[in-house]
Order: sequence, then structure tokens, then C-alpha cells
Amino acid sequence: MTRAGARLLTVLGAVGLLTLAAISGVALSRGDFGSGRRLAIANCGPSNAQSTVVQVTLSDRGGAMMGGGNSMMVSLNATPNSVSAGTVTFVATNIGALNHELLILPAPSDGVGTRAVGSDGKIDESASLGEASTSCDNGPGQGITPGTTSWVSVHLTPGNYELLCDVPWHYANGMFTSFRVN
Ligand SMILES: [Cu+2]
Repeated sequence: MTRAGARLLTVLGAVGLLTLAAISGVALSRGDFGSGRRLAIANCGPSNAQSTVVQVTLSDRGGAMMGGGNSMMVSLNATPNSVSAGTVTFVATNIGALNHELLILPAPSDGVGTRAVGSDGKIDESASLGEASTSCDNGPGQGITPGTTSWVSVHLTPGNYELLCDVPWHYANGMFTSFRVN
């Protein structure tokens, strides 16, 4: 074999190895995605859907924020976020990795997100109109565990409301949203 031929083989070999590495790299990253956390949402919810239903999604960024404090990524979203006055059933599903809950309160006069947060990381719940914090059941409880749903029906008159999660420090980190009743 000539020296040029040997060099060509070496180059081809290197290209082949790089190609293999690229392919296995893709396969690996696909594997990583495939083995990612999958949530099995429990099949439970209110049996009586006679009232207006609002779907509430409780979410977080999971393990990276387990330490708590001020670096949490938590969120609460309601669909729809405005309804007509009357009985409203809030169905709250936890798609995050932490326990959450749903409270319905009249909006603070200064707007949502302005409630005082105590040294325990919680707000004053005394004005709460309703709470869904039982895994796979209605009403207040010990929290909605990841992948489960809780619900509560409340009679709401026209006005501005705030939906929030009062697990310690979740409100302080943005786990609230505005809700309007017309
Ligand atoms: Cu929460």
C-alpha cells in the first residue's frame, strides 16, 4: 500500500469513527429524553359537572428546586380565567413534582401577588372561599400529590379573585393567578 493510500484509509477510518460517535450521541440523547419522568395523571375528578368547570394546572420545575427558598419555579394557570357568576367547579391537576394546592380568595386590593407572606412562607388564608388540596378528592386536605387532581365547587359573585397555592413559599415565588367573575 502506498503512503497516500494508508493516509486515505486513516482519514476514512477517522470519519467512520466520528460518524459512529455522532449516531450513538443522537441515540443517547434520545434515550435520555425517552427515559425522562412521565406523569401518569390519575383518572379522577368531580362526578357532578353541572356547574361551570375551570381547569387549573399546578406546575413546577421539579427536583432542581427542592431546596425551596427564593429560587423556585412554580406556576398556576386557570382555563378559562373568567366565567359568569354562579357555581364554579375548579379542577386542579398537579403536573409538577412537588405537592401543591388550590385556594380561591377575593383579589387583594393592590392586585394579585401582593399578599403578605409570613415567616412560615404562607399567606393569611382566613378569607379563603374554597380549597382543593386532597389527592383524588374534593375539598381541603394534605396537598395534591404529583400526578393527581383535586376539586372544589364554590359560589362566586362578580368580582376579581386570586387563585393560589399556599404550600410554603410557593405564593412568594409566583404561584398565583388572577380570576374574573362577570
Ligand atoms: Cu404549589
